[in-house]
Amino acid sequence: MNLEKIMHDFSKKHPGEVEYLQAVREVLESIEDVVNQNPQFESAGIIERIMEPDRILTFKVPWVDDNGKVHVNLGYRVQFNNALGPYKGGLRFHPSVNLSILKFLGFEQIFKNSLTTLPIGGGKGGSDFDPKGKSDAEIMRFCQAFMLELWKLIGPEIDVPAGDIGVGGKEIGYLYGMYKKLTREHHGVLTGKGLNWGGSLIRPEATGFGAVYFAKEMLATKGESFEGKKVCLSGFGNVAWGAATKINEFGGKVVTLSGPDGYVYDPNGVSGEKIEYMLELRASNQDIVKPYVYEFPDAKFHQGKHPWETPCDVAIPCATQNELNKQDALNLVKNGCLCVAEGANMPSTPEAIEVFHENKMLFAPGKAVNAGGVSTSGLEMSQNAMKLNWPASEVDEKLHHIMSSIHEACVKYGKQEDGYIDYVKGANVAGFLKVANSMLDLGII
Ligand code: NDP
Ligand code: 2IT
Repeated sequence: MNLEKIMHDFSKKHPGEVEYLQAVREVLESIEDVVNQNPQFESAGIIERIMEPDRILTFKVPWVDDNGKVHVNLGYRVQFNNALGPYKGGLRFHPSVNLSILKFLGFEQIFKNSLTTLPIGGGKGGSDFDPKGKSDAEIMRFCQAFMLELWKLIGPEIDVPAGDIGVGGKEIGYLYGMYKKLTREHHGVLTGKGLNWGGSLIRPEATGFGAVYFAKEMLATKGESFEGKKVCLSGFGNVAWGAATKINEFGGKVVTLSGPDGYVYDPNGVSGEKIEYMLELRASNQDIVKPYVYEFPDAKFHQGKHPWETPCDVAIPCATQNELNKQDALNLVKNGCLCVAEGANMPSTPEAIEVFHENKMLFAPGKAVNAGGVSTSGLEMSQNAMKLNWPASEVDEKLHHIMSSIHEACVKYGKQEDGYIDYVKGANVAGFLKVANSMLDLGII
């Protein structure tokens, strides 16, 4: 396989789609050897077929604000690959949303979902709608208008969306309510639903819990644990909240959180009521983390800075793509950080990953570390199909088991001759092989 030629042609087809090109290059670099050893993949055009989505659906979303003014946003659903099961992946509502971002997320989702061991394909969607500062009524009208188009494209055996940045339990409720009204059917077409109407226990916590279960296994490969470790988190949303909860349970201390405005350093640790306060902060729809220091004055706010300059043992980026650059990576190395586990999707730039690898740090990519969210979505689909609910302990146990099996797969395919575990390679190869072999079985479609 000629990686440079493939990427050259691909970037000509998708000019300026930086995030999409970045995600594809990372996977191709990892699977190059496997593809060269398996000529059947190349002759069946697996690489060219896996790089492009099956289809992209774009629609206009007109909605009315509280003053009666009409606004128009763009809505999308990228149905990337359904070799393993129905398209599955979140919806992101954020002003930065564009097709490059949704295609990178949908592409990553194929391999992540493959790693979960569950029968789910990859997809992603969303809108450039900005929930910041909107009233509940405006968010509801937007969600209803969005679903007025989306409902035709999805179904419990076709495509099952969920939440992502800007789409939490509230939005899923409004989206599902409209879907139910339009189709007159009450089934598991969205995941992340409320507990009273088909949701699964542990789904809200699952991405953060899963990330910490995975990081725990990474640390264990060095005979280490979370006990007494200082942990830097970024973001203050759903993923950071779940991660903070579990880190405290495992005896670690969370010393930072961040938002688009900067980061807070809390020398006493984000624990107890402070974790609950994160939910309040998110619910305020203000998009800033600074109010934390008014509530807990021992903490310090660092305007416009990344948390990665703070000395820590473990770093778990939980905010957004490309939020950890080369300088940040160098700071982490300099301060003796042991382990970086990506809670967000693609938070580290390729240059930062190079620094981690050169320094033989424990480093694992989002598609492995944050797979607990979509795994628990898969468990929600199973419960919906069976028309019953499992207790929290059962879901958590299954989640824990899935994260361990993902770690095992990363070690199996990522262990180098010198014993270093390249989790990027491990996750990409393990995720790819299952999808590629399924595509071979299913013929040219
Ligand atoms: P949330 O909307 O709950 O939170 C994301 C947080 O990051 C918000 O606080 C957001 O602020 C903040 N943020 C956005 N841009 C920046 C920035 N440039 N610097 C610092 N903080 C920023 O989203 P989630 O917690 O659900 O998602 C976080 C990450 O985890 C994303 O990469 C997502 O794709 C990934 N993920 C989420 C899963 C889930 O189940 N929710 C599952 C797997 C991965 P704001 O949005 O207000 O700008
Ligand atoms: O990036 C992700 O894996 C998610 N946002 C969760 C997707 C899902 O379908 O639960």
